[in-house]
Amino acid sequence: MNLPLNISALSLQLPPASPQFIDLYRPDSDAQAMHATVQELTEALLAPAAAVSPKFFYNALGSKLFEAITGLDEYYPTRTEAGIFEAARTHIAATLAEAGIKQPCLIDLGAGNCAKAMALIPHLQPRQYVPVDISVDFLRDAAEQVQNNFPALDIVGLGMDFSAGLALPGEVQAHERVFFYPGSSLGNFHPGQALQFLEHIADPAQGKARGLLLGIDLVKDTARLEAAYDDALGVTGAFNKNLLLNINDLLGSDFDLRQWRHVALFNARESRIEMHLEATDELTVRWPGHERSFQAGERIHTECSYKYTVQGMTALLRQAGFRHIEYWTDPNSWFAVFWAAV
Ligand code: AVI
Repeated sequence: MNLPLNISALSLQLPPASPQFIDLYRPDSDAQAMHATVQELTEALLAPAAAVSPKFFYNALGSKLFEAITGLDEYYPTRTEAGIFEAARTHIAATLAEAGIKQPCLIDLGAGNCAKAMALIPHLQPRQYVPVDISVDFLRDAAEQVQNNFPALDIVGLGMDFSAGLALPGEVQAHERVFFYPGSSLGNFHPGQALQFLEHIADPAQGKARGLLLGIDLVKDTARLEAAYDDALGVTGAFNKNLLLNINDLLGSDFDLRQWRHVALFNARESRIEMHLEATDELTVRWPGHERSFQAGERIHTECSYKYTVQGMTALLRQAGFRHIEYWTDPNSWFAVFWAAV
């Protein structure tokens, strides 16, 4: 018997193709967002003490340079965190199961190449995986890669700047949400912003999280910290200077990389690594409608990377509204992975 086949009705009933990709961050194609970016960068460069948000590191080249940093000998956080996850993943999965969390929606904040989540997915068995990153093209390729490895997984890739807010679209499953924020990226927020961000995740009306799996770098000796941000090969220096190339693209400015030096130092009072770009000569940078002069030795502050103690992070998570907190660390106590349940 031949049944009449209504193709459009049939296709409406099919599950959405995976990976889906939702791009909420297109500063170079959306005129309004572009205007906001130009304004933000102009204000940042014209401030008496120039300081640019570290989110401007992550254009396509910046994301590749960051990936290279994570493989450097000096940059211990990535491999130390990976070691903690490897040793503790069964325990982590059991902790989630004990909390009654089954087939979660795993929301991977700052997913990058999605490698960390790929190692966890077989253990946490999520129903949906939501990689979120500001670098949309990089994320698109990475999400495809995850799909190849886990063909049955529902994947919703989100291109968004979550440092400006974490309003997730309706495509993201609202129940059993587990936020995954590895890599010590929370350390790139100032503590007050970090608290706000954690409060948002923990708020049942907003982030709707069951819990948060967080990787955070710990306070340690200054030499080791500074070497991690000023490697012998100069990859971190290139990553820092690439921010000026990205600004040139976004703003039409004329930064000359040869006139800038990479500086990384540990500010013990604030418990943070600071990265700066320092002008080697007196110079003037110009962009449409503006210019800014720098004295030799004057700096642009490009990043803070806060280092926590276990006690400090536990207190911050509690203050944000998380109730049950566990953590795992490496034998040197260089890095910690926290599970914080709402
Ligand atoms: C992404 N973030 C956690 C890195 C960090 O260690 O603060 C960024 C970075 N900056 C220089 N090296 C790595």
